[in-house]
Amino acid sequence: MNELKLKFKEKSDALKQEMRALLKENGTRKVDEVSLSQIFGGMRGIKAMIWETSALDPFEGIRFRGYSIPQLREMLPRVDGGKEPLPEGLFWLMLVDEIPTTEQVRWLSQEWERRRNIPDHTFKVLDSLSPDTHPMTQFIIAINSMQSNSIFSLRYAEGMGKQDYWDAMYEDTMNLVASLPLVAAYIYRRSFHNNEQIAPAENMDWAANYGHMLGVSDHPDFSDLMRLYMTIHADHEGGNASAHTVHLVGSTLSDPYLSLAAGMGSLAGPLHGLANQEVIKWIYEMVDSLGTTKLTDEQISDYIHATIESGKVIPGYGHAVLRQPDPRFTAQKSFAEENIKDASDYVNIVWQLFRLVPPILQDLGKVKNPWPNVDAHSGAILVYYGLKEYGYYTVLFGVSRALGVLSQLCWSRALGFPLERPKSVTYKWVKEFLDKGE
Ligand code: HAX
Repeated sequence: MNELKLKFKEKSDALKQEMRALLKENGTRKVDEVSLSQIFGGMRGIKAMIWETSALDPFEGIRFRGYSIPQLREMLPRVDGGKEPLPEGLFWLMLVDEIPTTEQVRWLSQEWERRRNIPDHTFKVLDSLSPDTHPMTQFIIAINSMQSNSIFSLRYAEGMGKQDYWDAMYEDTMNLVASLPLVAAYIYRRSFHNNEQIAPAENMDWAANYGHMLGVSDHPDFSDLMRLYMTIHADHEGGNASAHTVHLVGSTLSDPYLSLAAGMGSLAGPLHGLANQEVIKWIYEMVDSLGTTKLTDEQISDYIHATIESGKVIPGYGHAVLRQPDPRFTAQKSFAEENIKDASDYVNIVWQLFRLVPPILQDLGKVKNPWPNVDAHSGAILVYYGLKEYGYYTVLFGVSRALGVLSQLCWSRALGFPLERPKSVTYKWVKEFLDKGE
């Protein structure tokens, strides 16, 4: 057994024992109360699941196994000459709770290269779709079609016992993560570049190879952008819609392919991951309507007000949990400050928006978080490096998100978490509950 798998087995066995003992002793203790506004209001803030790989603080933002994004940018291994962390390192950290060495991360890059394997029928299924099918729809269909590779599903059909779920989960997770960049790049090239495909490079790290297969930029900074992008979008604790969907579907013992594809359906919603396409689309529309990319503060403010007055949200702003600028936004801003500086009007507009949107949202008096989220910045940077087809942006997010949700899925099966099944009530039940004066 390889080092990563062995570490995962040892650590998850130990935690499973520890959790069982803790629950035996403390299982009846209350940690939370649920109000009617939470039941009606999208279950905000209800503590209702265990998620090991990351935790989200409203003011500080995300921490992956206790490490903030600035810490990870310093501490995770990089390639020689690279300026940004390798997402392989983040995956290792999320799976076994240890910052890996450069050698361990190199091994993981090679292991994913070795495991990359997409069934022929996946390409045939994709080729049967019209190239203008939304890239997220293609991505979901592709992942579902790859399910024929699932080891979990095969072994379950052969009678696998509970004690072996972790093993099959680990194998599927590694194979699926290994294969996603190739299938995702295939979708991009068929949708936007006449199906002229670019073969994967050999001996290249996972994120840079994805960038290579997209074929939009040879600039070394683009490889670094891909590494940073794939790292910061990977996980955002368990309650967000895509992570929660994967968790829920996985709890039925659906395999990682079906679980991830379901989660990608959540990510494809405009209030969640699709916001990254909506942001740049909205900026393009603003620029088109004003006929220039050099916008005054007044023009932008008027456009923000007009958007809100027409009953729409300002994409890239607000969050269900965060109450400060998203550190994933800040990390992208610092990347752009270092590498793009003043060279992009679109990046400048994003920075203008960062000054102008929050006070306007604050004045509405109802928006709980007026600050930018992860999706406010990514599009302008991608446009600068030549990836202009914004309909594709959520696929990039999805490839990264797989790292977090699938490593947690390994933990969920290793720890023996049960089928997720919360309780719903009817409105009649609520009124009767209130009538009883409880
Ligand atoms: N622009 C205008 N109005 C906004 C707003 C925004 N960016 N954000 C919130 N509001 C409004 C809500 O629509 C709501 O209005 P109503 O009461 O009239 O329905 C009110 O303010 C209260 O909402 P909230 O409690 O502050 O926010 P929620 O927790 O309900 O929703 C959202 C959080 C992220 C969905 C919300 O802020 C939003 O729609 N933002 C824009 C879309 C977006 O950027 N989504 C990406 C979020 C991050 C993510 O998941 N990335 O993948």
